[in-house]
Amino acid sequence: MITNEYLKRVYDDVTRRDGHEAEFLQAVREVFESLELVIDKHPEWEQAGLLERFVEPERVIEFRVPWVDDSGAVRVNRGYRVQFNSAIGPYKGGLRFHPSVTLSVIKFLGFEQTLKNSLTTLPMGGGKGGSDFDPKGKSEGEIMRFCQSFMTELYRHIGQFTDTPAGDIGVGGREVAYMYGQYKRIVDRFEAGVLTGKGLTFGGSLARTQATGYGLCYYAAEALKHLKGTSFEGKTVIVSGSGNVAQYAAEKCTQLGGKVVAMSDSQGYVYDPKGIDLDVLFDIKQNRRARISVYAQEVPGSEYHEGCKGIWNVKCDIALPCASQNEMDADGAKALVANGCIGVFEGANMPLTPEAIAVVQGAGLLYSPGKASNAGGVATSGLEMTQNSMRLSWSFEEVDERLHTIMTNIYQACYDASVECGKPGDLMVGANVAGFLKVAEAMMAQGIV
Ligand code: NDP
Ligand code: 2IT
Repeated sequence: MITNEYLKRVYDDVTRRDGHEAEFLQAVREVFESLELVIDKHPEWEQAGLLERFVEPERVIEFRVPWVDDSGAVRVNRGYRVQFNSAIGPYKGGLRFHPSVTLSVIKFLGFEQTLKNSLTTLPMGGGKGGSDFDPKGKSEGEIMRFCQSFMTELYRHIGQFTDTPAGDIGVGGREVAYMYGQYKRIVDRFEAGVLTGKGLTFGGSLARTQATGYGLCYYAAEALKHLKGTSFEGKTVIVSGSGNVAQYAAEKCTQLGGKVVAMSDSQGYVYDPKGIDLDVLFDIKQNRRARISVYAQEVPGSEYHEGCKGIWNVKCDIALPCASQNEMDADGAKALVANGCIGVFEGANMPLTPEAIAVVQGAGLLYSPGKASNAGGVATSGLEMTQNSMRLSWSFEEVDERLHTIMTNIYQACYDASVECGKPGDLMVGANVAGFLKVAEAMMAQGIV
C-alpha cells in the first residue's frame, strides 16, 4: 500500500502516463512501498521534485535494426537503450535480446539497475537496452550481422564515460565480442571500457562470466548464516533457468555443499535426485547450446517435465530463481512454503510476482530481491572497467575475492537499512532504501537536472 501523499501523487502520475508499461509499474510500486518507511524523514525531496525525476529516464533511445538473414531476406527488429539515471556514474547495464523485449521491460530493468548499481558501492549509474531479436535458431553469421547492425546505431550513444553496456538474456560473450568489434571499427579507438563481459584476450575480466551466479551464492550464504544460523551445506536447492546466471549459481552452491536437484529453461525442467551433474550441464549449454531436456536423455535417473513453472513443486530448502521476470507466481511460492523451503534469493531480475513475494515473506522465509542478490554481475563489470582504466588484469582469485567482499557488504547494507526502517531482516525494504538513499543524495547535491 502506498499511503504517503507525495509517493501516491507521483505513483498516480506514472500510472497515468505509463500505465500500459506493466513491468515498469510493478518495479516502481515495489520501491515506492519501501520508501514509505523513510519518506517522512526527507521533506526536502518533494520540493526538489526528486521522485518525479527519479521515475523518468534521463533519455530513451529506440531505433531500427535492419539485417539480412541467411536466405537473403531483410529482417527488421527494434532496438532500445534506456539511459535511466547518471547521478552516481555513467549509465551501466546489460543488453537483452529476447522476443519478449518491449520498452516497458527495458525501463523496468533500467530502473532496477539504478538501485542495484548504487548498492554495489561502485560509481555506476543505471541503464539497460536490448532488442526483440530472437537469437534462438539463428546461425553464427546471422548473430554477427545482427550484432553489427545493432551497434551501428548504438555506438553514437555509448562510451566509457557515457554509457557502458554488457550482456543479459540472449547476450553473452559471443554477442559482446561482435558488438565490441563493430564499435572499435566505427570509432577507430580501442576503448575497452565501453562494453563489459568482453573476451579475456581483449580486455575482459576473469570471473565476470561466473560473477552473477557466484555473487548470488555469496550473498545467500551471508544471509543464511546471519539470519538463520545455517549454510548451503547439506541443503537441497532449486535453480531455475539454465543460462549464464543459473549455471554458475549451480556451480557455486554445489561447491558450498548444496545439492541442486532441479534446473529449467523456458520449455520445461529437469529433476535429478542425485544432484545436477555440472559437467554434463555445461557441455549441453555451453558447447552444444542445446535444450535442458537433453540432460534427462543423457543422465540416468533424471527426469524431464514439460512446462517451466512446475519446477517450484520440487521439494527444496533453498530456491534460486535465475531465469526471467515474473517466473514465479503465488502458486509457485505456496508450493515452496508447503515443502518447507527456508529462503528465496533472486538471481534473475524481478522473478517473483508481487503476490509471490507476499506469500514468501508472509510465511517468514528469507527473501532477497534481485537488485541486491544478483548485483555481483554488474559489480564485476565495474571491476572490469577498473582494470581497463588501469590497463592491467587481475587474477581470477583477486576478482573473486573482491566480488565476495562486495556481496558481503551489500548484504550488510541491506540488513542495516532494514533495521533502520524498523523491519529487521526485510531485505527487500533494505535493498530498496539503501540503494535509493545514495542515488537521492547524489541527485539532491547536483541540483535540478
Ligand atoms: P541467459 O540468456 O544466459 O539464460 C536465460 C535463461 O532463462 C535460459 O535458461 C532461458 O530459457 C530462461 N528464460 C528466459 N526467458 C524465460 C521466460 N520468459 N520464462 C522462463 N524461462 C526463461 O540469461 P542470463 O542467465 O544472463 O539471465 C537470467 C536472468 O538473470 C535475467 O533475469 C537477467 O536479467 C538476470 N541477470 C543477469 C546478469 C548477467 O550478468 N548475465 C546479471 C544480473 C541479472 P530458454 O533457453 O528456453 O530461453
Ligand atoms: O542485470 C544486470 O545486472 C546485468 N545484466 C549485468 C549488467 C552489467 O552491466 O554487467
